[in-house]
Amino acid sequence: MKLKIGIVCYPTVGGSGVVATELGKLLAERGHEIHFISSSVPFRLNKVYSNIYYHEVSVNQYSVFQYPPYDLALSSKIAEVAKREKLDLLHVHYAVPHAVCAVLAKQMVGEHLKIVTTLHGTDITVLGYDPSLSEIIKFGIEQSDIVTAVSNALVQQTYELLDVNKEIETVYNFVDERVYRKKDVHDLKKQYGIRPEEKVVIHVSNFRHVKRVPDIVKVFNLIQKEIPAKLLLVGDGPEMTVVCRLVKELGLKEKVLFLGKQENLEELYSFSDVKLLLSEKESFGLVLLEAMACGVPCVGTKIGGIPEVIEDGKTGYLCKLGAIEEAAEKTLRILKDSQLHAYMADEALKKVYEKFHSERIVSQYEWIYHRVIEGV
Ligand code: GMT
Repeated sequence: MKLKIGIVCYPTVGGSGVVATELGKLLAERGHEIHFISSSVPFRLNKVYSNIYYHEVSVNQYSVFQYPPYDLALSSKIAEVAKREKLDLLHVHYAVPHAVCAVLAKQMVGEHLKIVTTLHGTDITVLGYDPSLSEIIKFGIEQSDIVTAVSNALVQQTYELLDVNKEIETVYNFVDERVYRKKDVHDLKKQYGIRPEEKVVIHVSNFRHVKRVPDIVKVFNLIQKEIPAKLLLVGDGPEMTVVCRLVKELGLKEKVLFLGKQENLEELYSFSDVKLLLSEKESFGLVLLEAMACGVPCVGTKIGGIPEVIEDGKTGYLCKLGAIEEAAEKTLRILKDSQLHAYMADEALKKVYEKFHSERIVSQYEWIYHRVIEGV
């Protein structure tokens, strides 16, 4: 059955927006009609599809309102699009405000409009601690028809933090394997001024405090004392100043490349040797999957959903949060042993194909849509 699906997400760079947009594109390829409802065009919606529509939410800045009423504008837009386009269901990414806005829209449109909510992490791990918002997050979750989360760890955390009375199903993140694959970029490493014998360690994030980017720099500092290596720091965000200062203090300016926000990450992964993600909170770690799909072993913290993505000793290594020496020692193990590296790169690719394949994940969502519509 072909469905008319409204997708509500944050359009900006970030894992949840990426997953929502990639899902919309793959669902459109399966013949569903997709309506993105968001404040701007999702950044990964970089191609025209005849069955993908975009509806912009605009907020009027009336002087009587101290705060622009974005949530109300979004609810109203969802209701308008759902009625006009006869949507079968809404798939909203994030409990607040999106699930709550969807609930409001459903009240305007009617019970037949079903709501599937996907929790991505930050809405639970950060907002769940904020007592002023926890009741409304709980409400958004409980009023949704079906709720999914991107890892088993996030499901558990949601139950523990919010005590919700709702079944939450795990549906993992995925990547488009046609895009994320090892490419022939023999010249790119040279263009970045990296010598052939130098190993490349990569970190990609939005440089929020939870990503612990200073830990990445400290780990790399130990690595480069043992072997010739370069660190690629990709992304930008609030911690950038702190990170730049640390790089300078440690005398690493020649060895750390700040690349800022980048697209076509697969090209950078294609000449990287190890990916580091040492976050203190991470519901899944989509960037790990992106690296693994390009055959890059990963070293990550034993936090949140990361152990569901990195299989310790197989596709990379897990280490304790803040354990700089442990992370450096494990990364060096991979970088120094080409056989181990090749084994882990291979296992990483297998894992992407067996556990997180886009076909599998998109089918899981389709099954959820059919269940929600049929009320089973
Ligand atoms: O990690 C971020 O800061 C961005 C955040 C988001 O809301 O887009 O990412 C979250 O959702 C991704 C997609 O499901 C997950 O892969 C990330 O692990 C998750 N981030 C956190 O839990 C911190």
